Amino acid sequence: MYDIKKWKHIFKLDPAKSISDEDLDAICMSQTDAIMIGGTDDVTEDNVIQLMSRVRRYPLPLVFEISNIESVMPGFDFYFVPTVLNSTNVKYHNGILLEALKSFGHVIDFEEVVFEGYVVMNPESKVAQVTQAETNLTDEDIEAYAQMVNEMYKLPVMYLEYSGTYGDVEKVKTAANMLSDTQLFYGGGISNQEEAEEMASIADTIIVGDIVYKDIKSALKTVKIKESHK
Ligand code: 1GP
Repeated sequence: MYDIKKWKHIFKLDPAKSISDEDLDAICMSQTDAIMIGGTDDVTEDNVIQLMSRVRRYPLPLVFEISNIESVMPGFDFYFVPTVLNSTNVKYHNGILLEALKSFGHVIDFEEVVFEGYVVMNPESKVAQVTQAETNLTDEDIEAYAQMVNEMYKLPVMYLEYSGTYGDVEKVKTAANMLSDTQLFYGGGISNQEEAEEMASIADTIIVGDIVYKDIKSALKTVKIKESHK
């Protein structure tokens, strides 16, 4: 079975956005460690199944990051479940999860489920707006969230989410320094190899999203971090 702890690079594909067969082929053949399907808006059963069946032709791990119950379906290798720790709305802590477990708890294979402790950092991002996240965080806040995840909730993953903007390197370091067991995911605004290198030297795993749709060549170069940080 796949070992998530070894993943250095993940491409995140948004089911609400279109991607050509050629670009999808390049992404899936790029030596990335995994493909994650997920988004904030307009994630539907229809567009998820479409994208899943296209990616499934390739021999690499496929993850669904759940943002609503309606679009969940079997067929993925893993299901990543976010809990947004700095959301001010309990729905995004465990409210959606409660409903999901009431409906599907009896059929879930928990070996395939990974609980992600999200900290949403970019106030302009859709995810910050939807989850009503408190993004004005000091270093002490970041440290405390990291401690919460690593020492108390003992979650496998902490996801520092700068979606749409390149993050503050010092803040990412602050989180990384507090984590001993929890794997640090960094995502947001990575648009070239240098940025990929920089964040990959701090976080355990980098997530590359939007640049896939804006500049496929640059997106493909972000995979090149893998050799130097293995
Ligand atoms: C989004 O963290 C990912 O959930 C990646 O961010 O789209 O800005 O690359 P970008």
